[in-house]
Formats: sequence, C-alpha cells, structure tokens
Amino acid sequence: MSILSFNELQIIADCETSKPVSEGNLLSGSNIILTPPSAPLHFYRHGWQSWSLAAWTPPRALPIQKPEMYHPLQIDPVYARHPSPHGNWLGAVGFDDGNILLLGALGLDAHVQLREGKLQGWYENGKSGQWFVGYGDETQVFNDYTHHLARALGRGRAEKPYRVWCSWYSLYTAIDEQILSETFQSLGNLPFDVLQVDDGWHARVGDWQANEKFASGMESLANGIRSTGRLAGLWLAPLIAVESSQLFQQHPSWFIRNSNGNFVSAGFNWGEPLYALDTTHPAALEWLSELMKRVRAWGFDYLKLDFLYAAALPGVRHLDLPREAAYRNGLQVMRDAMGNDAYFLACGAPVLPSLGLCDALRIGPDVASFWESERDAHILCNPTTPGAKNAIRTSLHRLWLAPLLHIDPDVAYFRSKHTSLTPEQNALLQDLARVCNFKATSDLPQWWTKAEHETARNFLEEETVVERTGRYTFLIDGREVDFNAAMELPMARKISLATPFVLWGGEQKWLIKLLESKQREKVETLKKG
Ligand code: 9PG
Repeated sequence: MSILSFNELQIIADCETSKPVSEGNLLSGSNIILTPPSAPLHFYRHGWQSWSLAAWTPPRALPIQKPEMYHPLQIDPVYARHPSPHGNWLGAVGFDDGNILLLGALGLDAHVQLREGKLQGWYENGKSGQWFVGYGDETQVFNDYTHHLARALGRGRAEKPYRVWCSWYSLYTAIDEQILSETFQSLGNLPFDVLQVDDGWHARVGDWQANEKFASGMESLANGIRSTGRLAGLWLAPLIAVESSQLFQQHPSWFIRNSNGNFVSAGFNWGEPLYALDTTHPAALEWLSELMKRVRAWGFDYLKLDFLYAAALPGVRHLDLPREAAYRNGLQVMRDAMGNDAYFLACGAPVLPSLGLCDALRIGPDVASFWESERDAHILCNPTTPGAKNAIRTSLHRLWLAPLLHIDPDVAYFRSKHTSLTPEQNALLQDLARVCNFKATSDLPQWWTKAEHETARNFLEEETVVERTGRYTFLIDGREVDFNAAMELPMARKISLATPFVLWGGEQKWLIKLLESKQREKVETLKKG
C-alpha cells in the first residue's frame, strides 16, 4: 500500500512499489488498485485497437455491442462481455471539478477496469509490470503519460505527415489499373504527397500478388504513381488470411489455434472467415519478412498495414508469449524488413503494442459517406462500424497520442455527390483532419463542383493554427469548431418488430455475404456513373 501525493491531494494505491516523478507517480505491480478521492462522474475507456471505442462514458458498463461474430475484429474479444467498464492498458476517471485520475500501463497485455468506484489495473500474464499514475488537468495528465510511453515503447520516426489520396472511400474494391491510372491523371497537380492503392489489387487476402485486374503487375502500378512525382502507397493485411487463400490452405500450422485445436477466428470479412497469423512461428515470420521486402522492391514506400489486431488475439502459438508481445514481435520483423525509410501506417492495430514501430496509427473506425447507421447505433449498440460519427468520436478521444506518432482519423470528404453527409458534416471531418494534422481523402475530382475542388486544394495547401479550448471544442485559425454533435454514444433507442431479425441477421454469415455482394454491385454502378 502506498500514498500517492498530488499537491495537497493524497490517493491510496495498492501496488508493489511507487516512485514520485515530476509529472505523477510510477508504480509497479501485477495488480494495482487506486482509490479515487471522490465518486467519479465519468470513466475514460480506451478500446483495444484502432476501430474500438475510445470515449468518456458513464461510470457503468455499456451495452454489449453486436454482432458478436465481429467481436474479434472490432474489440478485445476477451473482455467484450465483461460487466465492468474496461480499458485496454489505461483507464481514467473524471470528477466534478474537471480533474481526472489516470492509471496507464507502460507495458503490453495490461488492462484497467472501474470496479466499485476504484481503478483496478493488471497484466494479463499475472506478472508485475510498470504503470503511470497522473492526476489533474486532462490534457496535462495524458501528455505526461505519453512521455513515459515514449520512453518505454518509442515514437514514430517520420517528421512530417503526408497528404494522402487513398482509393478506398470512393472506389472500394472496384479498382483496376485503368481506373486508377485515370484517377491519378485526374488528380492533376493537387498537392498530394502519396497516392495509396487500397484493398482490391491482390489475388486473395493472404495471397499478396496482383490479381487479374492488375495484369501489368505491381511494379508498373508503383512506377505509374512515382512518375507523377508522388510516393506510392499500398494497402495490405499481412497478419490475416481468408479461409480460401493458398497461404492458409498450404500453411495451416502458421495460424493461431485455440486450446481445442481449432483455428482462432479473426472475424469475418470479404464473405469468408478470417484467420490470424502466428507471429512467433519462424517460417511465418520469414514469409512476413519476404513479403515486406517484395512490396518495397515493387516501389511502394508508404504501407498501410491493416487488420493487424489478428496477431494479438488470444490463442495457442508456436512460442508461449503473451499475445501482445507476440504481435509486437511480428511488427518488429515487418519494420526491419521494410526498412526505416518506409512510412508505416498501422490500421486495425492494437494501440500500445504498435508504438515505436510504426509512423502513423489509425485512431478510429472507418468513416463513411453517411453520418450514422441507425441499425448499428440503436439496435446493435455498435460504436465501431463505419460512419462519420463513430470515426469522429473515437478519433477525438485519442488525440493524446499525437506526441507519440502521426494520428490518422481516416479520410475527409469534400464531395456533395455520392454521399449523404451534409456540408456541415463534411466540414467537421475536414476540421478533424486539421486537428489531427493528418490529411487524406478518397474523393474523385470529377465528383467535385468547382467550389469543392477549391476547398480541397486549400485544405491540402494551408497550414492551420489549432488551439484546443475544451474537451470537444477548438479554435482553428481563430474559427470556433465544436465536435459535440458526434459525442453521443450508441444506445438502444427503441425496440421495433425488426429488432429480433436485425440481431439474428447480424450473426448469419450467408446474409452478411449477400449484403456484401449487393454493396459491391452498388459500387460498380457508382464507378460507371
Ligand atoms: C479495406 C478497408 C479500408 C479501411 C480499413 C479497413 O468488417 N469490419 O468491421 C471492417 C472494419 C474496417 C474495415 C473493413 C471491415 O476497414 O480501416 O480504411 O482499408 O479495411 O478493406
């Protein structure tokens, strides 16, 4: 038991050792309990990976998000049904005077929960580990935490963030070499630093060679981009494979299993189950390293590595490492192979275990050309599915990571065509990009009006001064910006006759497959338009 002093305030801590530092206290222990000075009003929960919820919430459990089939892909599945409010690695409580108390791990595989008004932290392997405790002004406390995280895990190395055009939020998987070449032409001299090819170029998830839509090969694609004076960017999901991939069929021993010997589910996407690469398996690591070298040799310097959470799922591995240590091992191998001169954006990535090894991190769920899905928010209570509101909410609660690496809030929209976002909602996404200092879009210039084209150009060219005036309010070049409209949490609103069907349907693979193929048809039509 220790007494932690913060000026006149004293906090009782159950821990093994404690040491005051200028910004707070460093603790060690396998099981930490902090007794807050008064009853907390809010709990800051920090979700596991890029897409998982980060938000200030009431100090109670939230509804269990649905569909459960997606838990491995959206949240830390181990704690998805836990009754106490849960945070991966860190948790904080807020008081009525505006101060907060934060308990944050400085190592991997750690968790914090709010139990009976107390902050309780532990390491999943039961061993003792390091912690930071801070009390006071929210921005200050989180900032102090990042200093210690930088020391423990490292920072991104890239100086300047890039301005990125990414193919996903307009063309989706309907890319081919002709349409991309036309699109790159149409971008003219817009000041993008990177043109990034997203999902849709590869044979199968797991089989990372060009598919028939890219008959000239990947080197030619990268060269085409480089000839416009920009860096070539590529999306890959190297730590998962779909069931039908050759990788999975030929190397089943490279994939994580559960204690019954069955493959661990990494979720469901592209109409198929996903499996997770064992990043402690020497042959799998060798393959990963070769893959990164191959992609770099094609000429891609900006790598968006996605669905990374998979290698940190619980399961039986070749080596008996804690799951996030196993993940970090895989990330280190990829970083070494791609070289320090590559720019590495981690997406769908567990947050702390990625620090120091990537240059940028996606800090929220996908945006979309709509604000919110009524079904996902109010029937499924799911804060992680694509949508502008979900993306803004979580990204804004992860701004504190900015001193550690580039923070990617996903793309901004400028278009009024092919979207249901209002001009105000577009502006909010643009302002989020300014606040994060990470600018990207997927819009096709031919979809823009003249005015939208100008807005996009100015957005890319300008340097803005951002000042935070409150938790969700900012002054951007002296203009007041308020993100409160995106902060409401998804909650069950009304039960309708459709509710049981929606809940049941969300767990049906055949139905999801059907809806996915309808969505693909829609995009193909859009592309022709
Ligand atoms: C390509 C996309 C884009 C996007 C990534 C990632 O099923 N899911 O819940 C799900 C979540 C996110 C997701 C795809 C599926 O998007 O964030 O930018 O690269 O993959 O497939």
